[in-house]
Amino acid sequence: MRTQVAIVGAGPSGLLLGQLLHKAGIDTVIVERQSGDYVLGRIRAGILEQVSIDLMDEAGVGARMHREGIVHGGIDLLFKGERHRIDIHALTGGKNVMVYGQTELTRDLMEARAAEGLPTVYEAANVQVHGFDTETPRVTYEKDGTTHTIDCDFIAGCDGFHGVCRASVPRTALHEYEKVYPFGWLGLLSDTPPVHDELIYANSSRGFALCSMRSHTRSRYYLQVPLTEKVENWSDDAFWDELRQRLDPAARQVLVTGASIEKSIAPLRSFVAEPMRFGRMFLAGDAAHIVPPTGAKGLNLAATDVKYLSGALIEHYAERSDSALDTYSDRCLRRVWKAERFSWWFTSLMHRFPDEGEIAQKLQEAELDYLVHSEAGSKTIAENYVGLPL
Ligand code: RFL
Ligand code: PHB
Repeated sequence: MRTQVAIVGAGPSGLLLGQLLHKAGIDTVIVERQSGDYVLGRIRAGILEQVSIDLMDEAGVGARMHREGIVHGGIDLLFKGERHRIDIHALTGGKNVMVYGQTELTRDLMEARAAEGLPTVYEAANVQVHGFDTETPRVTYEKDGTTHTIDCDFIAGCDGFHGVCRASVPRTALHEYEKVYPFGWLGLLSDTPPVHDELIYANSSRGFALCSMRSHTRSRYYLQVPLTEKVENWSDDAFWDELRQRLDPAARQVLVTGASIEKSIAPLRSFVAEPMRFGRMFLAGDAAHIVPPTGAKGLNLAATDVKYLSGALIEHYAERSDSALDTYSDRCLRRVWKAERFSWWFTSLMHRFPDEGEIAQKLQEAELDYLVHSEAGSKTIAENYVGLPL
């Protein structure tokens, strides 16, 4: 099989890249290790920045997102038992974010790809990338007992943190920066109305909590838990009891509880691999970088990588110019590091760190008090939360 761009991974990065390239008349084949249902079953991001909304529109798949997505112009920060609204819309000159689940975005992209008849190989085993430092890169995979080869001009490594693309680069060609946090997030999804009409980020002496949503009838909640915690140890009742204790009295009173649809624990990590290009292979999204979810940046960073990569590949084919491909890595990393900084800072401000004692809580509360009462402080949060300019 031959294609112009072989894409490894059918998560949001790979699917969005495939759709944008297709719009520009560029052929792609996507190879994905899992089944389509498995990919859709992963409950992950919930918040889209304008850059992601615009890309969905550009890819021609924004209609349902505009119908069903919920626009938010603010977030609540809860500390010392009181909530304070950060008016993102006013502080950023009219910018907003949108609640639209990663599952829905992925479904829209998957369906559009299938409707166009574009090739996606699901359940591809033993995917390998070859010759990306030559003019003739290849991707191989096994399916139905046969080894298949895709000859291509470029490989897009959209295969997430545990993927094969970054892992195939010689160690000497790569610099990895990593911080693992001493806690995870226990997430619960339920068909209950959200406790509030915007998100609540809670700093409490019992640990961080987040009240998010997927729609007006579906809620997504998270609790900070020790890394050693097992999801089996958390009954739904135990989750709701603990969440209540981390909320303010007003929220506690209106919280509607119900059976969980999904419950899982995600570890928190900051990670960047530099550079993001190796000859004819380009990394995009979680394959190159991970942020802790506190700033809601992961999916949005992936979308920005895809914006830059699709633009650079289109320029290569349409204008025979490689200048945007040559600057791809530097342009992405500049934005990546700013989002890494914000996500690390917001995580550090909102969570309990096991070894830091009572003074850390007092210092966080003083910083939060400053931030919510200072226009400069609030603006810093708002402009990072909606996404810094491209
Ligand atoms: P994905 O989604 O991990 O997709 C990679 C795909 O590659 C496949 N794959 C392979 N395919 C072939 N061969 C191999 N060897 C392969 N190895 C892997 C995988 O099966 C998978 O289908 O990466 P992508 O596309 O770069 O997308 C990144 C986002 O998924 C991620 O950044 C976000 O989910 C992060 N994130 C959030 N981001 C936001 O912008 N806003 C949020 O509100 C937000 N909340 C979150 C989050 C992530 C979370 N978790 C669980 C990590 C909340 C949570 C709890
Ligand atoms: C989510 O709804 O899953 C979500 C929202 C905001 C975050 C992280 C996750 O910061």
